[in-house]
Amino acid sequence: MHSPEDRIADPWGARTPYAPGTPWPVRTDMHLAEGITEDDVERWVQSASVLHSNGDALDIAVRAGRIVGVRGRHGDRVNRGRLGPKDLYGWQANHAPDRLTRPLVREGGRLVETDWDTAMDRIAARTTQLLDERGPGSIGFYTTGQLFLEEYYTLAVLAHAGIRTNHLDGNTRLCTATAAEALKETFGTDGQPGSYEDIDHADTVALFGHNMAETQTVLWMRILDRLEGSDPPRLVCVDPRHTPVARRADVHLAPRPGTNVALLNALLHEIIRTGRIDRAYLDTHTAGFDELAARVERCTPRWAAEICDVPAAEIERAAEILGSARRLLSTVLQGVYQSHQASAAAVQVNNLHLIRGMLGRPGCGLLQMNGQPTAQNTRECGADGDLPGFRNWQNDQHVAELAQVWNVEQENIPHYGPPTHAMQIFRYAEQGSLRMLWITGTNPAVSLPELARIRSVLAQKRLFVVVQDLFLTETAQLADVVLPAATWGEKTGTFTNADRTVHLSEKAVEPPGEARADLDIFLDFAARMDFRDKDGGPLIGWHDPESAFAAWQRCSAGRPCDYTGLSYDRLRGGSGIQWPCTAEAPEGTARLYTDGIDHAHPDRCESYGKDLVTGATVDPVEYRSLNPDGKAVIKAAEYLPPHEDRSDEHPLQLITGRTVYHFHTRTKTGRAPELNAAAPDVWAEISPAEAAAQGLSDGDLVQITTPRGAIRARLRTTAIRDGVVFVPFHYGYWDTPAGHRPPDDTPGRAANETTVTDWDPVSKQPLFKTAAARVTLVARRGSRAAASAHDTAGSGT
Ligand SMILES: Nc1nc2c(c(=O)[nH]1)N[C@H]1C(S)=C(S)[C@@H](COP(=O)(O)OP(=O)(O)OC[C@H]3O[C@@H](n4cnc5c(=O)[nH]c(N)nc54)[C@H](O)[C@@H]3O)O[C@H]1N2
Ligand SMILES: Nc1nc2c(c(=O)[nH]1)N[C@H]1C(S)=C(S)[C@@H](COP(=O)(O)OP(=O)(O)OC[C@H]3O[C@@H](n4cnc5c(=O)[nH]c(N)nc54)[C@H](O)[C@@H]3O)O[C@H]1N2
Ligand SMILES: [Mo]
Repeated sequence: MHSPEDRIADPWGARTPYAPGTPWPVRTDMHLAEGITEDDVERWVQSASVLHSNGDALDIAVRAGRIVGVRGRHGDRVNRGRLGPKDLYGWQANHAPDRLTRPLVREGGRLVETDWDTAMDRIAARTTQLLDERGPGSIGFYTTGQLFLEEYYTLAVLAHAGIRTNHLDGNTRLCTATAAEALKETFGTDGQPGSYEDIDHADTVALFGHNMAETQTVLWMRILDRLEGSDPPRLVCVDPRHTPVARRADVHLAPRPGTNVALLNALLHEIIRTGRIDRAYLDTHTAGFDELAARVERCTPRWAAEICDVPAAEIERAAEILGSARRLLSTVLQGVYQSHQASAAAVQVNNLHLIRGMLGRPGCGLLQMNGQPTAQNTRECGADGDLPGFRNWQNDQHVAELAQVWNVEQENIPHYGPPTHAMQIFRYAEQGSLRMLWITGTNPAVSLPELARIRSVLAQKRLFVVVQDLFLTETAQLADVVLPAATWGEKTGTFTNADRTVHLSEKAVEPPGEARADLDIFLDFAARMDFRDKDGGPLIGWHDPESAFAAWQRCSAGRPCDYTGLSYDRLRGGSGIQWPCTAEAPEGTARLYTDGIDHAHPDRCESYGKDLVTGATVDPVEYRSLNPDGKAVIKAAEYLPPHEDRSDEHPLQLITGRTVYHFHTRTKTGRAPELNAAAPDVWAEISPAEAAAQGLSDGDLVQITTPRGAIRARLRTTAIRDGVVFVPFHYGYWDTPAGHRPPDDTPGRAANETTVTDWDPVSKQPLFKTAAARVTLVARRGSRAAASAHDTAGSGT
């Protein structure tokens, strides 16, 4: 058993090196509350981690009705027993004393406690009134990537076919909308081609805008173990910061933020120029190569070197590694998805794999990564606004099929246009056409761009805001009704990680007070609204997690994400299982596209694709003539400069992101003592040269200002590229002495005070990683003003 004592100092723990093609060794990690030994544990309850998308399987230790620790599941394919720092310590938040235990309603401007009937009746009454007076378009839902599959499916059915609104999206819009979009653009349908096992076989691993070491610590352990074993893979890292991934890379390309497309086009140029393409694969499985070849013809490494400010020789070296790989695994995450030209760039990574024929074989993996633990389910179940089961809203056959599954009229499922994306839902609320917004499991008052605007949208009197959360978050403080939710460990359900592995998470303990599972809340609402199918039966005929799962299985049948071969029983005891899992593939499916591209056929695809520059949807006839046989589509993209570039007033580029110790707005990790102590307050990173140029030093209190607003943070000098400032976005206001945002005209500490309201035209994912900023001194390190920056416990440096 691996001792976790030092897992704050060493997040990845001890190495278990292994050779290519051999199984990743087991290492079982465990952390128990102080004073508790394994003998004290009364029950171990099966689950998996919900603090990232990796899907680390674990058992929850229970004693006297409380969670007292976690232990990795050594038999699981994903982690073979290993856990990361957030997995080991994050569970403590479940027992935080400030959990919400009763519903709250706004009375005379204040939130006051009430009972469930009062709260739910208020929601049902407002819904009914709005449906009568303004129609379904006045109601919107903004959900998350952190509930369970059963909950999303129920929410999707009640929103799509009960309320009949098109305004349903998740914070997955901020997270993996580009992953989904890139997969749709290339393969016609969402669904991760690769498998984590590809790490065991790869001879080359490339990480594009993915700080895996900090954000998928267990997956990174797998790579570290390969790097320490015989015949290690070569590693390519593309990130403007000198991350722990960059430190281990054979080539680290640190491009100017927002220039991914230029860099990728140059890599593609080199690989094509040197003839390292798989002609046979291209001819059999793809359409569009000639357009790509023409597009990148002039994108030489020297051309890109100028734009990206990366030496041409380094680009050539990376191209040499990628071009000579025989088993290439690539991952893509927020450095691409939240940056300029997100979808266009993510698609070029798909193209890299297509032109090299690197798909569907062990080691040839493509992971358009997820971030949140259950983001995959938000997408599959249609809680991101797409139609459930990766069905195509432009394909009447698909809508008819769904209408049949739900036993409703086809025209009662809105499919007149693409689903409303989250930023547009907030825009409708701002303009006043949307009058009710039900927010579940997300904290937009800290996580959306340009927070002053978001706060003013949510605070409007005419907008009825429901917030369903564990805590009185910055968002919940602005709500009209707050519903106390039960969470992981307190409810049962399934969820699917970034490589399609489905895990069961069982209820271990009772939720605090009157808190209820999100599923029960949705079912209660559906019952109060009395949603009916076309024969007068209940629209939602299920009553608990397992019956909801069964309903979803029927909906997924025959679609790419087919769950029909799974069951709670099959998920109990052993390892998680990768979808599709059917009677023909009862053990699940390691890799998609092993025998060619299966889901891009015009009759089957989830999307006919979009223009990579404008985002305009391709119409069905055009798609059919372009891709009649359903091959992978190779889409080229021209590089365009970022919208908000540097200026004299704002000479730096601001990028925001994560640290290993915290999860998002810290509602959980900020309440876990070890994690909170490891990174208690916000900081800002610039290079030593940049600091020297501005007369700043480590530990100074600085102000980061953009055209939207300003925040204050302690300065850290790091090996980030010059001209860039990085700020973690985890720090809001709930744990400042005031407990809420200071007045809008004073600098705050949430990174999103400064970020821009702008999004990728294709995936509609907001740009959290390209804004122009300046950094100025507020107070010198050690001065009294610097010490009380946010009146929080620590300095964060
Ligand atoms: N510890 C921790 N782990 C997490 C989470 C967490 O909050 N904390 N959240 C989970 C979730 S929801 C997500 S989405 C993932 C996110 O996981 P990651 O994407 O790995 O995390 P980020 O820090 O957002 O961004 C990754 C990197 O993008 C780089 N970057 C910025 N701009 C550019 C650019 O223009 N080009 C390139 N190539 N790179 C750029 C940044 O320097 C940063 O190191 O992590 C998941 N895991
Ligand atoms: N500047 C900047 N902004 C970003 C990003 C960035 O890199 N930079 N990243 C973006 C990304 S990738 C993401 S994923 C988002 C994340 O942004 P958010 O989703 O806003 O962040 P969380 O803190 O995870 O919020 C989840 C909320 O759900 C609650 N919750 C947890 N479990 C449950 C449950 O079981 N039921 C219910 N009802 N509630 C629950 C938590 O208490 C918490 O309040 O932030 C985005 N914003
Ligand atoms: Mo995310």
